[in-house]
Amino acid sequence: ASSLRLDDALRSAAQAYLKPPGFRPFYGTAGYRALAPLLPSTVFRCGVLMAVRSLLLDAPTGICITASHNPAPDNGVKLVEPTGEMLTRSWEAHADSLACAESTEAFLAAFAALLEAEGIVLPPSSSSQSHAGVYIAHDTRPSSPGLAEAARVGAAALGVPTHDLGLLTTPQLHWAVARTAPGEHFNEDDYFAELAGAYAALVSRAATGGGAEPADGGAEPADVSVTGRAPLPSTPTVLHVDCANGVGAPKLLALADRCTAAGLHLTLHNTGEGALNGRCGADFVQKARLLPDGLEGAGPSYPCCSLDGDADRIVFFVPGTGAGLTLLDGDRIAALAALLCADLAAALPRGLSPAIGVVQTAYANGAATRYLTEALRLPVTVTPTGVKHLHAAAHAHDVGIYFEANGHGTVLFAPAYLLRLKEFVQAGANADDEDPTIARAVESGRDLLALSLLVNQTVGDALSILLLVVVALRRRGWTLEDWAGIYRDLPSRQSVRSVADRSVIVTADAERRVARPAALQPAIDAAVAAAPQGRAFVRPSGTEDVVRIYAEAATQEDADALAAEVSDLVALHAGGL
Ligand code: G16
Repeated sequence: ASSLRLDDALRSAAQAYLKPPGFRPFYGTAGYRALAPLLPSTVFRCGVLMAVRSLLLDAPTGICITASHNPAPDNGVKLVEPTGEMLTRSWEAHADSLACAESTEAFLAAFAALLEAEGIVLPPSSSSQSHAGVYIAHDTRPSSPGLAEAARVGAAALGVPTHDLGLLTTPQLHWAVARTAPGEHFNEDDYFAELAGAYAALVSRAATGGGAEPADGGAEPADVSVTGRAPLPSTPTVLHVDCANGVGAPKLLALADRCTAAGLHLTLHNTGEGALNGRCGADFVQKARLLPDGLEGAGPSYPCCSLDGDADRIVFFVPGTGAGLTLLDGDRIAALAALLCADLAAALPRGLSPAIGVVQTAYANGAATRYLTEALRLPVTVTPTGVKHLHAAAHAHDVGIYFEANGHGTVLFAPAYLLRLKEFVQAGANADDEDPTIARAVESGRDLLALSLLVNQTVGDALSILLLVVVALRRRGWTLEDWAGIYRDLPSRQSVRSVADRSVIVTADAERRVARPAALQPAIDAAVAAAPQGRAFVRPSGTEDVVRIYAEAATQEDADALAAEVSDLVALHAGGL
């Protein structure tokens, strides 16, 4: 009888969220994206899906309403596992079968098929100990609160408690899902305090004599205590931040307040007065290589960075003369993060030295990959686009650094490695050793532990990576120009092409080759062969209705020409509009 009641509840809730006829949503690079008015049924059904996932795992899941870097009229939904990572790949097909069901009856049939496929019996035996729940947050788009409500109704139709976290960055929501203990409520201050505390620890160093007061950066976990350290002898970091007119602006303001005492001075631009991601933000700066609106007047030596609309990506840049700039993209953040980790690990005993690996996509500049493999001698893995792919591959290392060139990425610390590090630091602290080599090693261990707290372990997080970059630069005494000088990018060009149906392009070999249409790859190969140091690939975007084109070559003219030629080949072989 109770399962009949549940069917009725689900049917009547679903009736209020009918799918627009002909709309075929698909789970893309990071969940669903479309024009906002198309999405209520999709998001409602995602609410149902994540409630089922939560019941199955007996742990809270998460839903974030955002279309991230897309234009303001779009919206979307990102789905979060109890670990804080993106929805497990094996459930993407379940999501699609719910999202695409034409009618309410078809949706209920797809729902029944999901339960059967996963061996789930609903309702679960009633237990006051259940940890099921769905955390819901959203970005600043006007359409977001309504879609968050659709997600809530979907989860509530299965009787699963929902927690409305309101306005958050996507990475904050991931962090909240992973870090909120059963029975507790997410407190945003905990997030800010953890990042600010770890930042304060990392911009200080062992005092050779007499303990200066720790920088006042917020709560500091016991095993990364800064007591007894003095601030690094470098000038405060001044940085101009383009916030893409998105949710990153108020959140970064709150975080920056806690980091001022530790020498961080941020000036925020594009804080919400203009269009979300409109000629500003990380995607614009990285793809167009132009100064964002609001920073056109910046002098040539301004150190700047740009977040995207939901603050899960960041790129840095130094304005040049005119509208141009020197871009420090995700590839360079990966290199800097690798240098920081290597610096910190250098004082550790050999047995504790972490195996560091880097994960990139085909978009990584050839010069960046060479720097990592040849100068830093690190293993580099290439995966398809999408944090879900890079994140999974990064788990293979003690310290797995992954970044897409567009600025999305993080540094993952293997739990087993962190445990060994903690034991070492603890033993060192207890021994109260006078030996300076051991003291330095313990200090490094503490710093690496602090780094694992500074860097969001669930997903790329612009706020956290901003702090990581500042820490890395300050510890080396580097400017952005010094950082830009570690290697020279091969000239490259990214563009997009509209085609009638981008799904006709199927890629292989981590998107580096086209498997279908069959004639396209040989044509690209011929174009590449004619360009000195040429490389090019195409792939259908998983967030926008376009085919993306990437080309690099010995000169900017060659890269531009190669990108234009490959774009025409896409049009020719894949039905260009
Ligand atoms: C999302 C994904 C990223 C991906 C980007 C572009 O970012 O999380 O991993 O690089 O889309 O994907 P595509 O090239 O398939 O459009 P965001 O910041 O939009 O959530």
